[in-house]
Amino acid sequence: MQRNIGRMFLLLLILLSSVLEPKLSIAQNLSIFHHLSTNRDSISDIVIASTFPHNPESFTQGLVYHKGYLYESTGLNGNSSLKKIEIESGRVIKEIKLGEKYFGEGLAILNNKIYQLTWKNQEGFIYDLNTFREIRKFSYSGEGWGLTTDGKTLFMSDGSSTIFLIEPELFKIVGKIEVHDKNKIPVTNLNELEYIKGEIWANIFTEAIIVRISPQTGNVLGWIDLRRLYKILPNQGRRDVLNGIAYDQEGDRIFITGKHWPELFEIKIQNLNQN
Ligand SMILES: [Ca+2]
Repeated sequence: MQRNIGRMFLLLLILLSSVLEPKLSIAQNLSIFHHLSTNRDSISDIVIASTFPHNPESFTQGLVYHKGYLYESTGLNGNSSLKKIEIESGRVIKEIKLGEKYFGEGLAILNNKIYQLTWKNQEGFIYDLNTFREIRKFSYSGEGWGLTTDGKTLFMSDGSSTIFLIEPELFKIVGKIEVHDKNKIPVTNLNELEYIKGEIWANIFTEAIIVRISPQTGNVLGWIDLRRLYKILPNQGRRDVLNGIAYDQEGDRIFITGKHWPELFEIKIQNLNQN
């Protein structure tokens, strides 16, 4: 009898664990595009408006547009930097290198200051926008991935489905956005960020896709398919994953590139629907 009760208890445990097992996050599925089409999610296509040169040595981790120029944060220890770049030529106007121990990550410009994250160092930098002089460092726990701003608050990703709201003066977390699709499945691997027309856009690590997020609710507003870019990237060379969204608000231009990509694209979004 005791043995039977033991078996029943074990069976109950197995049943319970299968019910309580968390659902796979979207980004862990084999094909995000298969998942989205099954789910009948809204996926927008793109057209390429312009193509510009991009230094294939740059392991792009953060990309921002500001007053006619692109600002880029690059990663890898020993190769991390902050650059100001002329868009048309790809020419570097200004550059500083990070110390060997740092792995550069997300980048945002706010109040004439540049904020740059590092990946696992748990230290970030604030620079003067014009001179690139380091004003001070700041610290945070966990990993630093993407960074953007709505002009008041900083938004920071760490590779999970959470975006942290950061008060910029003290770099203090003041809120969180939990990003999920319409079925409440978390969307993980949120990487480079850009605040565009009241939405947060994030490219998903290792995927050729951007997710559009409501900053108020964390709801997914739609998806943008960027696979077209891989089809026109040169095959030769060591191109890595897509990473980098920048937005020119005045010109309503969206720029996309990737790690070690030889090109930077200006894209237009078609059928910007909402889920
Ligand atoms: Ca960005």
